[in-house]
Amino acid sequence: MTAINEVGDLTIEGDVGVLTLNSPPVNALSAPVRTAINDGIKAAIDNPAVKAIVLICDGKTFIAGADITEFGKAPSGPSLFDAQAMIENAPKPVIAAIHGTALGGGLEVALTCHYRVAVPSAKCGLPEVNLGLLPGAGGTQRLPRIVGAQKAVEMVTVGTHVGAKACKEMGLVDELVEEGKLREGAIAFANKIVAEKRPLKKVRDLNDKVEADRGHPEIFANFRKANARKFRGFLAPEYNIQCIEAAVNLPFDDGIKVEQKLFRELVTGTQSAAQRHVFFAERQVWKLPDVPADTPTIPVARVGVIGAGTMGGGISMNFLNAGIPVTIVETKQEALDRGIATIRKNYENTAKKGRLTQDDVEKRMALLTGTLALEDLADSDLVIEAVFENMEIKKDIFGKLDRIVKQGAILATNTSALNIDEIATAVKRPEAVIGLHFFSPANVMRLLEVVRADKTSKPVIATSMQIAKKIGKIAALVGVCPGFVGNRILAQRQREAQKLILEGAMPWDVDRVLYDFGFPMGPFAMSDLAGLDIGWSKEKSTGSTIREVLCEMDRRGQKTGSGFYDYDENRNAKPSPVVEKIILDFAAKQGINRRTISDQEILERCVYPMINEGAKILEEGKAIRASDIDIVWINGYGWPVYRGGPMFYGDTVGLDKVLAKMKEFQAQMGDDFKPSALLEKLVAEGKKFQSL
Ligand code: TC6
Repeated sequence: MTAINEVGDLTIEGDVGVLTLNSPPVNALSAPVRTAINDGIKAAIDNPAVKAIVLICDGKTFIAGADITEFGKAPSGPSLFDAQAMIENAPKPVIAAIHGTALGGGLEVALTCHYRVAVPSAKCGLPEVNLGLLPGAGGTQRLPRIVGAQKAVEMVTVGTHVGAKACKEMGLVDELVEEGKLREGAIAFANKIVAEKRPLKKVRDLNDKVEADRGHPEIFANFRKANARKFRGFLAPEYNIQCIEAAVNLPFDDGIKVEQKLFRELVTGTQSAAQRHVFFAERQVWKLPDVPADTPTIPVARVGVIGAGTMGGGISMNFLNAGIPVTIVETKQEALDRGIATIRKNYENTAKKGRLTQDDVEKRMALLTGTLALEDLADSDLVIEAVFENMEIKKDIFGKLDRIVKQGAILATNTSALNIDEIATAVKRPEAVIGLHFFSPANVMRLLEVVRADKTSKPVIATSMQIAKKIGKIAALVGVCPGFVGNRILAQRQREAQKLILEGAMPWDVDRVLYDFGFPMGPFAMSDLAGLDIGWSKEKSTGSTIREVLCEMDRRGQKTGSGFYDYDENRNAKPSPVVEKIILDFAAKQGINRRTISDQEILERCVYPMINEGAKILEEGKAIRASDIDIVWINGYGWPVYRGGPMFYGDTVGLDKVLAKMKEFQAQMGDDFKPSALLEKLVAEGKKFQSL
């Protein structure tokens, strides 16, 4: 064995040189890995005993891509192109031996090899699009030469990881080898190539597929049209499509030039920076400074859910999906039956769409037990209360749970508004109490705010994070404060949106600006969707807000055909003259001189106070990191991924600009805009949230 460098070694096995890379955790193409490939292949070429070369990786995966942490830094070592050229131009066959995932630059390296073998569990993909990038190492030019334009655009714009068997069918993988025997299989394959004197197949020279697609621009036009909604706002999918078009229409080297140019634009742009930030933020969010990874956890074999309403039902489905039995408690048989029937109906609907089999439905339903007796939760390991938002009721339930549920269990509340420290006073074991704030629909939304109360124990926190992962959520650990992290920040935007429509904008103006910013919908469209009458009652209505007046008029949102907007039978929204008049009357009554409000002001008024509130949350230690706040807003409130979350967006705009605007607004409109001390401090020190 010859060590090439600290991450690569070359072993000669008969006629075959085996170049092994070992750079944990994922063999990303850092400078040492590129050096190992470049120098290792060269050493194998120079060694007369070697007739074929196998490129293989140690650890859990083949090369999983470029080293994302290197983007934006000065390049060092051989470029990826150099290393790829060394492989592709080798006078001896080079075989990529793939296990785990060959992703991004990893697959692009494999595509410069003359052959590829893989174990059945391996996956290949070009997921750069999810980092706001495109496969800039020849991937967009080589992939369509194997799989054709249609499959290539799908793969590069979605970033799917394709299983080895499907790769074999597409020709991306030449041979599957036995699971667990990759090295032996690859060597045997290499010997076969040599024995059969097979050619040094270069993907770049394969032209059949791209020539067949040439003169068919409809492939791309149709694809763009079909995915317009999904790609809205994102640059990378369009750039990826343009590269595949170049592959179809231009000679290889010219196509590479297009790929290079577009890659450079993306990699230096703010969208990719935001998406890379999100990639790392999603991984950081699980790391808790004072709850180490080895904190003991509580086995959760059975879950109790109190309340079979929309929230309780949705919460239960998460656990049923993960194969964990759930006991759901209601106070009345009718409500229990209705709740259980809704869960079944949801599953049946999924089955109708072909995403579950009837067998899956029955398996899930068999894990669900309904009861009217809280006592039936005695042996639950985790109980989640999801009843009406009322402190007295919740404390009463927790008092009872304290007497009923076995010691060591977690007692969680799904409250989105109430003080969990106060709820915890109802039990003799406050260390067992935690908030698990699911977002509606709870079986769909990815976000879970795990709310740590004053006395919550570390094992309870660690278990909550672990169970969140198990049920497929992304969890952010937050502290107790009004609205926790997500809704506390939302309140800022809501307040400004309401003020703006009195001062001069219309709901559809505010919504349009936020939609164009990248949210799936604006605050008023959102209210209409959720129902304006949440928390409203005819008896208590004072008619003192626009929303109350709308409810009194039975304009309660989409479900009644009107709210802030008028809706047609297909639920298409139209600006409403009735609402316009109500707003003008309200403004007149309050003596407000309406003025023209620019789109820029709408955006700054809605978004900057959110950033400022995020800073206050950090100051108070209610979130661990700025990036955790970003995760909350991306996964719970539809913040556009390509803007990286509110805190990252603040950094992108420049915190000095945000601060200056907040001060300007404060001078004009008062202390709703009072800058947080942290924001002031960061600006004074020339720092960003990311530097915290
Ligand atoms: C590209 O290739 C562009 C090419 C153009 C030409 C230049 N770089 O996800 P996990 C870290 S773009 C650096 O928890 P899993 C990750 O941060 C790239 N670091 O593990 C984490 O670190 P921590 C295209 C990386 O088993 C650790 O590895 N490739 C990279 O659940 C473990 O990661 C991709 O987009 C990287 N490329 O999943 C693939 N990848 O422990 C991105 C991971 O300090 N990666 N890390 O927190 C993945 O999708 C997954 O990591 C996985 C493994 C499926 C490879």
